[in-house]
Amino acid sequence: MAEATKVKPVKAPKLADPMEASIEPATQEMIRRAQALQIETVFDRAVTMKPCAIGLQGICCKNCAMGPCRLPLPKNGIEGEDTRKGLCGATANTICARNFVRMIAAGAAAHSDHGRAVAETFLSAAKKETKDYTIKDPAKLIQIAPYFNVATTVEVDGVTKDRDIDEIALEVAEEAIKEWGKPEGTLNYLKRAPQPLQDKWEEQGVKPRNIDREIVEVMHRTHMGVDQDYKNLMKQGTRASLADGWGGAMIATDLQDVMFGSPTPLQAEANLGVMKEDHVNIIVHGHEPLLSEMIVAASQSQELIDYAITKGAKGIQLGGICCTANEVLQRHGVPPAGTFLQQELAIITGACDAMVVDVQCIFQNLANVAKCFHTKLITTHPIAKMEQENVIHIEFNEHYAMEDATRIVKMAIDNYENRGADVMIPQHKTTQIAGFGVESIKYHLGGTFRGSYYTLNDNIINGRIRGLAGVVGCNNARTKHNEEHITLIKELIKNDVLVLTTGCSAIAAGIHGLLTPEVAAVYCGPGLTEVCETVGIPPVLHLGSCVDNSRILLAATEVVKAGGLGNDLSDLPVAGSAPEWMSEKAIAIGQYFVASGVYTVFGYHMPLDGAPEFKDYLYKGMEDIYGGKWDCEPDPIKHAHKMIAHIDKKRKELGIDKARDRVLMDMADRQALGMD
Ligand code: XCC
Ligand code: SF4
Repeated sequence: MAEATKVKPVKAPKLADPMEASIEPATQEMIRRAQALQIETVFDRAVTMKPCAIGLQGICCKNCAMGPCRLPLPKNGIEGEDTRKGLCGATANTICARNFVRMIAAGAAAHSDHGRAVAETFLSAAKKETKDYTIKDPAKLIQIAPYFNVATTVEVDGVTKDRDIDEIALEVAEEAIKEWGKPEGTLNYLKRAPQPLQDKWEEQGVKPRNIDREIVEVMHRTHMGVDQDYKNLMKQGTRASLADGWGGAMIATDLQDVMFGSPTPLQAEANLGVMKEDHVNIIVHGHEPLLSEMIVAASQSQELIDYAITKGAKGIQLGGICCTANEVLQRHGVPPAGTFLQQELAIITGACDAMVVDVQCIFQNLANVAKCFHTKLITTHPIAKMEQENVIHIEFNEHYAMEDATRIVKMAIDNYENRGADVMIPQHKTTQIAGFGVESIKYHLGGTFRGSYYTLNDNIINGRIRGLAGVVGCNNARTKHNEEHITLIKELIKNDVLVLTTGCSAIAAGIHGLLTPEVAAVYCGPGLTEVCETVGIPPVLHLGSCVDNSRILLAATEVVKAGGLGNDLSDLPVAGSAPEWMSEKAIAIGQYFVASGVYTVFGYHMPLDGAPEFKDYLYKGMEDIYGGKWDCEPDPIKHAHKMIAHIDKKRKELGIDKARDRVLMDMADRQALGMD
């Protein structure tokens, strides 16, 4: 019996190795500090909890109470007929496809609900119900109005006159909101795509009717016993994804630009080192810029700065995490303090006086970390609260936006004096240029043909720029923080591929110093270096947040329009990538890129291995339908070369592969002659 009462020795919890967890020094330092303070972070949890092997394969169904039914692939693969089925008979293809399209629906819902909130606020602004939101970019409003069938001019006595901007705003706001639930027709913004792409969507019957409907229909079709044909399920998944990219997300971007101003390139810093020991530090985190725009304004008000000084601080320092960071960066130059995986670390500095969160990508563990410090963790959105008792909820209301923001900033200032002695801000920060958009690319690359993409196309055709890559998306604690983003981007620019980046990938690129024109000479191939040096742009262009992936779609559309590179997005030498993806939004984005004709490679892993036939459909079959397809490659160098191979294939199809050979030979010749 004595045996049985023996006390098991308590094992020390497994901890992450900081050098294995991240390639980024501030992150490594803060993981070490967290461990010294015995504060657990996502990096530690990633080593103690392994992902579920069945879920990883994408073939666990819990869509009814006869399950969960799990259909793992046999060790040696399928020999002969695949007889795996759930209790209801659902095949691996059905289960995997249902799970996949539900991810699309969740992602599309997240972006689109964000878009809806922006549209509703815009409507309030147009109705003059709120004084805090106004139209900062009337030109953008006039540019988008025709897509909503809103006239921008009016005939008075035979003379065409500009319509009143407030009238246009009101009509656009009303029309925009209808996109979520109109009973007839299809989404207005689909008209912005190249005609052949619109024709493809029409032919396939995948034009989204309204945003909410497509998401609801995914939920219906994936309910127990409804759609049991993976191709038909993907048809709906495609509709829902297009309702995101060419719908909710695109409307979010546009109306944010109208209300808060379209971004123009600006300089800012990046990384945890932007926090200041002698300032009140406020971190805004999440996705919707509605409140954070007001927090930026409040923190710049002299009254609040003076108040902060009375409390012994030298001023107020704002910083951002995740896409809220990108929103306030691209419009105001507020520096991002970190990517998705650095959110806990910002609090672990001990210098975060308030972290203000809205929606999406917010760790519930922030509340546990905040308990170890003085940090006020403030939730602000009615749909995103936390159960822990130390979390403060200040519900944001667009009608009292500035009051809410002022209250939050004051709360942070009042909290400054509660800071402990143990502040440690890692001294790592970089300089970056962010805030590119469809219009500013036009301007910078416009050359003599100002206002056109002609010069960009010309440089693609002559081969100085080999092609374009969209590198976007999250961090994932199952991969080494930032390593895939940075290795991939460096390999692409080394091979003369101009990179457009958004989301946490953009923040990572900024933190690792890839967003300055000067890096061209260090990392880029000769062609891209020449272009960047001539026009003074970085080889990696920061295009904003995740909803701003719509900017990438529109920039690519401009490239088609400028001519010489085919008639459709699928003709272009472009590729997409999310090397460290984790969120369902990434899957929605991936699918709308694929369905818009773009070859899209994800890193880490895709939850498809348990259904090889369905996987094959995404990795090959999609190309026959839309001209774009999925792929997955965890190794960032191989990943880059898959994208480059696709770009080269497209160059060949366009008959411009020879031009590039010539350019490179010219360069080599010149170098050989010492004329470079
Ligand atoms: Fe979230 Fe947009 Fe992903 Fe970053 S990149 S982890 S979704 S914040 Ni969109
Ligand atoms: Fe199992 Fe079918 Fe129910 Fe899914 S829907 S849990 S496969 S019985």
